[in-house]
Amino acid sequence: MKTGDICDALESDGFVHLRCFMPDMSTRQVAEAIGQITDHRLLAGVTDSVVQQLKPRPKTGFALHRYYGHFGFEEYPAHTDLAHWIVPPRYLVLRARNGASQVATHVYNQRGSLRLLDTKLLNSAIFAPSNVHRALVPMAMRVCKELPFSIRWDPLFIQPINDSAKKCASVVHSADFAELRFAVVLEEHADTLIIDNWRALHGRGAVPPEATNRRVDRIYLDALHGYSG
Ligand SMILES: O=C(O)CCC(=O)C(=O)O
Ligand SMILES: [Fe+2]
Repeated sequence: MKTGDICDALESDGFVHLRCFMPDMSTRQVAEAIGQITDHRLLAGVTDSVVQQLKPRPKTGFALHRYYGHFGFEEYPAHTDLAHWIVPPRYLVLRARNGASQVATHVYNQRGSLRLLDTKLLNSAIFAPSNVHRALVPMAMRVCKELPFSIRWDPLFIQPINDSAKKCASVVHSADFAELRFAVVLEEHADTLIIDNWRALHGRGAVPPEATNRRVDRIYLDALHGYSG
């Protein structure tokens, strides 16, 4: 698939699944080939590489600022990565290093979300980071007003602070919203999923004991080469 086709798929669906994509290249090289890397390390205060390795871990009870701390091997609910940033990274690339046929990544695509989330409510929905020790920093659910549709959502790290946001949150928690989900399985080495983090929400299915050796690389992109949508 060429970069133009990747951009078209992202524009219409909010995600694209590329099987065995550039298998001889590293995830960093793939990211450089398709777009501009977000260096989340400075902003997030983490010291690891720009390519993170996602590894299923048991629930800890202490790493509560991380998804695995809360959910362990259970399903991760629909969310935007880094939803509590003023501007969350635009794209995330997930790429199988050691794939697992038993584990799905869930994508809640924009077409369905558009159907369920009322635009007027969405436009007036305000959230704030959940950390109560910090000052209230209100931020719109719409990440980018220039795009016809963009949302942020996270059940743990941001909280609704007005009625519109509470109504939108209840839609995202509803059974109808759960039905939107599309399962993508990163099974073989280099199977790749690119998600527009502003246009689609994502999550992860539960990890059964036989799939705890699943390893997925993650890297964020600010832009895709040759695309300004
Ligand atoms: O492992 C996956 O497929 C996605 C995990 C995820 O969404 C996350 O860790 O934020
Ligand atoms: Fe995520």
